[in-house]
Parts: sequence; structure tokens; C-alpha cells
Amino acid sequence: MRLQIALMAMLMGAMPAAVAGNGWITADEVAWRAMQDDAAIALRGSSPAGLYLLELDLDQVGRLAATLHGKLRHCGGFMLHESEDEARLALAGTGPQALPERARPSYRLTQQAVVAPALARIDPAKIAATIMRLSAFPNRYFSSAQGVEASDWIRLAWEEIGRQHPGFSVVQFAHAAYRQPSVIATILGSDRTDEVVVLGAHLDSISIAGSAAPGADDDASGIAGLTEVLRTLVAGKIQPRRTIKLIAYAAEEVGLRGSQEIAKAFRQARVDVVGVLQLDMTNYKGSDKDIYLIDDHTDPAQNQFLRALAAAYLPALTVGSEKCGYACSDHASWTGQGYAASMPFESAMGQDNPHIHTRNDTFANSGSQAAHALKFTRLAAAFAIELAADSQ
Ligand code: IPO
Ligand code: ZN
Repeated sequence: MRLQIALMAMLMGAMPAAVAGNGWITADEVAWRAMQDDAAIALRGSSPAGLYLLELDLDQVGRLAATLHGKLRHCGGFMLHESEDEARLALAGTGPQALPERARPSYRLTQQAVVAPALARIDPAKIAATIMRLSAFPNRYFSSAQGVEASDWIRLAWEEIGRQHPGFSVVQFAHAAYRQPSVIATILGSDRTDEVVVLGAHLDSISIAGSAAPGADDDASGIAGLTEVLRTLVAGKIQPRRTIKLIAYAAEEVGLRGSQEIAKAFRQARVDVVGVLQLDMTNYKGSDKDIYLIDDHTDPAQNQFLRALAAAYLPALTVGSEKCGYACSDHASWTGQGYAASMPFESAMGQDNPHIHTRNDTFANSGSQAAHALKFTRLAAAFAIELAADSQ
């Protein structure tokens, strides 16, 4: 009933004037229901697909994210857009299509001789060390000083590892609207340099109670995985044909803001990204299978490629699939720009780490082990090596 009233009011343009606006978000049904009593939010539209267009003051976004975390126990469930037009495009689901000139990879496996030793070099103790170092920051919130320090730490750590590799470079990507920069490491391809393979994870953390936010599983585990993939590529002096980029995204917890800006910048520059892999929460084994491929807001053909990689290189692992039902991590930002993206997740929905977004998302509460994250790190390394070597 409230919704009809709201829709009617919207149609009559009589929404509460309180909302100065310039923040436009699209949210799914569940998220909209959880925030529809919030006077700071105005309904501006909805789609048959169950998406809602909402306007709010930008400085309300952080509070809204925390409120939704509290109510829904998952991140946001909304995407923050830079403009009303862009939000209306997302509402209509008419985001940018795939780059017409982009050739589909063959997804053939040809790098057995390189992948096997690379996976053997991956050290769970190093994954654990990175998780413990990152979760030692009181928080890694997108607008906090510690959030900036965490970004700096990752850049320095990757620089330390990567400097041995001739094609390596690392930069921080500044976001105008908030102080936490994303970090982008690059291993330049040998001859298919303009074709790019992206591996990502988010560096920020959040605590709904505003308390400490160690974010050991969400998502220090993903950053630790990327760091170990970088180390095994460099240690193996692996020279990919395509360029490999490792991205630590800022501000995932408050609307996928870092990855949206970066994915859009790549799309606007017509960068030929041949595939994107997201690692977000990989170290809490809450279900019977080892890996759950998220199959909404992702690419079916690339998900099949991941199954083939697991079967070939990690035959002991069991792989299932799961739906998030909303844009549940940074992979969705790339999908929204027409790129192929995938996200292997730690468990089935609802069996994932119960401590996320609280002071209790610690390494200890993931069992003081990195055995689960190790599986995802190996899969990510195989993905990078095979896709970046693909001669298609
Ligand atoms: C998340 C992701 C997938 C599923 I299934 C359940 C929960 C967590 C993600 N939304 C998050 O908070 N990332 O930071
Ligand atoms: Zn989260």
C-alpha cells in the first residue's frame, strides 16, 4: 500500500521536498523495503525488473549503508550512480553493451606447464599473514584515515613484490568524492598488451555499529589472495601475452563506488577487458562445497571456464553455484559496463561468515586458518595465467 502511495505521489511529483538530492541510487526490492520509511530518501521511479530509483543527499549514503547492513546483514544491495541519467539507464537495464570489437576468449587450457608450478608456489602462511596485517587496521572505512593507510600499505606491499618483474607497475587511483584511493597493479602483456585480464577485491571494511572493522574475511581474504597471485606470477617470472591488472577497490561497502568509477573509466576508454574475477569473502567455509560461483550479475561462459579450470587444476575441489539476488560485490560494476565478470564465493547464501560487518570479522573467527582462501587464490592464479596466455 505504502509503495502505491509513494508511486502515486511520485507520479504527481509531490515527493517530500526535504531531499536536496544529487545522490542517485538503484536498489532492489529487499533493499527498498528496508529503507522506504527513511525520510531522507525519495522514490523517483521503479522498473518491472523490481529495481527502484531513489534520490538522497550524498552525505546520507554512509548512514544508509550502515542501516541496510544492520537490517539485511549484507552490503548495500544498492548501487550509487554519478548522475540521474546514469541511474535511469541502470534502472532500464540499458547499461553499456560489450565492446563490439571485443573477441571472446577461446577459454582453451594450454598452460599446464606454467600453472601447476605456480599453484604449488602459493603459500597459505603468506595469505594468513596478509589477512592478519590488514585486519590489524582498526578499520579500513572509505572515508577514514585508516582507510587511506590501508590503501598505502597495499601499494607498498605490491611494489615490494612486483619490482622484480620487468613489466610491473602499481598506482593508486584517486576518487574525487572520498579520500580512500583504489590500488591498481599491472603486469604488462608481451604482445596482446591492450587486452586486459582483471583480478579484483575490495580493500575497504565497514562495521554497522561503527565499532572496529577488522574485515578479515570481508575482504582482507580477497586482497591476500591477489597479493599471493602477484607473488607467484613474479616468482615464476611469468610473462603473459595479455596484460594482467590486480585491483584493490575502495568503497565497495558503500555502494560499489570504487569499482563503478574504475569500470566506467575503462569502458569510456574502450579498454578491451577480456575477463574480470572478483574475490570477496573467501576464507569462511560455511557450506559443504568448497566454491560457489555466483551466477547472477556474472558471465555464464566465463563461469563455465572457471569450472573447467577447477576441474583441471583443483580436481579435489567441489564447485556449486549461488545467486546473490542483488549487486553483491564489485564484479557487478564490470557487468554493468558490459564486461564478462565472475565471483567465486566462500559458501552458499545465508551460510556465509556471520561476523561480517562487525568487530568480530577477525582471522580467529575464520578459524585462524587460510586453507579456504588458498583454494580461491589458486583458482585466481590459474584464471590469470590461462586467460592472459589465451591466443584467441
Ligand atoms: C555477500 C556476497 C555474496 C553473498 I551469496 C552474500 C554476501 C557479501 C557482500 N555483499 C559484501 O558485504 N561484500 O563486502
Ligand atoms: Zn561487505
